[in-house]
Amino acid sequence: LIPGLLAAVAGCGGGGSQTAQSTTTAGGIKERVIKAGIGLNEDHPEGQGLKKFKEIVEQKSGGKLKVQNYYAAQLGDDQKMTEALKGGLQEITVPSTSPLVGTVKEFGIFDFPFLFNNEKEADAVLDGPIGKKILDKLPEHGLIGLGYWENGFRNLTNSKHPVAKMEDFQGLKIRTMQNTVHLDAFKALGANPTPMAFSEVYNALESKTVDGQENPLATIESNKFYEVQPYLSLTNHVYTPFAFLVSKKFWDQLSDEEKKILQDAAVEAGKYERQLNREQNQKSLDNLKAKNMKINEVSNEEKARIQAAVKPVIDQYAKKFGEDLVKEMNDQLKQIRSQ
Ligand code: KDG
Repeated sequence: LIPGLLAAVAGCGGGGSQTAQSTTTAGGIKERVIKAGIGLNEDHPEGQGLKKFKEIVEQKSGGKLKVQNYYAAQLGDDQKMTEALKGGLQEITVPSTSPLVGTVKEFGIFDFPFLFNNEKEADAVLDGPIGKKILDKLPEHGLIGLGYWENGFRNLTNSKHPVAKMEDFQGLKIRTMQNTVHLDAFKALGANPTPMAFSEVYNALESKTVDGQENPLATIESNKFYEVQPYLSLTNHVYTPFAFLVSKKFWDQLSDEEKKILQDAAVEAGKYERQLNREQNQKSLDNLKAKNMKINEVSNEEKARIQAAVKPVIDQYAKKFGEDLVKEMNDQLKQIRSQ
C-alpha cells in the first residue's frame, strides 16, 4: 500500500501519470536513445569528438537524451549509415562530404584538389554562407546538417614506390572514396583509381587488390595502414570535411529545446574535434616515421604540375555543381587570401 501511495503522490507532483513521466519531463525533453555511428575508430579525433558530443548532450539533457556511439563502421559505411538516417533507422552519422555527392551534388565542390591552402580557409568557407547553403539542401533528402567537422588534408600511401612527381602516379591502383571528382582527378594523373567503402580498405591494401589509398595522417595511423603501406607522400592534395548529419524523421519529433541541445553540442564538439585533429596531424607524422614509413614531401613545382593536370576535371565539375556557387567560393577565398 505504501509504495503505491508514494507513486500516486509522486505522480501528482510530477504533473502526470507514471507512464507519462517516464517519457516526458518538464522543459520538453523526452527520454530518447540516439544511435550515432562513424566509420573511423574511437581513438581517432572524430571518435573523440563523438564522445564529447555524447557527454555534452547527456549532461545538458539531465541524462534524458542518451547517445550510443558506434565506431569503426559497426553500423556500416558512410553511404549505408546515411541511407539509414533517411529511413529513420539511425539518428546520427558524421560522414565525409565526398560520398554525399549522390544526395546533394554541391558537396562535390569541396572535392576539388588543392582548393584550400590551410584549415583557416576551410573553416571560413564551411562555417560561412557557402557551407550553410549546401547544408540547407539536405532536408529535402531526409537529412539535417548541424555543421561541419574536420577529416582534413589527404595524403597518398602505397606499397609500390615513393610518389614525388606526377609521373609516379602512372598505373598506381588507388582506392578512392565513392566520389567521381576523386576518380576523375586520379585518372587525369594516369593512376588507376577504384572506389571502395572505407571499411574494406585495409584488407584491399593487405591483399594488394589495390596498391594505395589516400587519407589524412590521423587515419593512416589509427587504421594501421602503415602495416601494409611502406610509402607515404605528403601530397595534401585535397581537404575533406565531415558533415554532422541527423535523421530528419527523428529531428521532426524533437522539441525546440531538444533540437537546441543537439545543435549546440554538434558545434561545440566540432570545435573540439577540429582542434584535436590539428594537433594529431603532427603527432601522427612523428608516429608514422617511427613506424618506419618512408615519407617524402612533394615539391611546389610538382604540386603545380599536378594542379595543372587536374584543372580540366575541376572546370568540368564546376559546370555540373553550379558555376555561380563555385565563383562565390573562389571569390571568398580570394578575399581571405588578400587580407
Ligand atoms: O567516419 C568517416 C569515415 O567513414 C570515412 O569518411 C573516412 O575519409 C574517409 C574515407 O577515406 O572513406
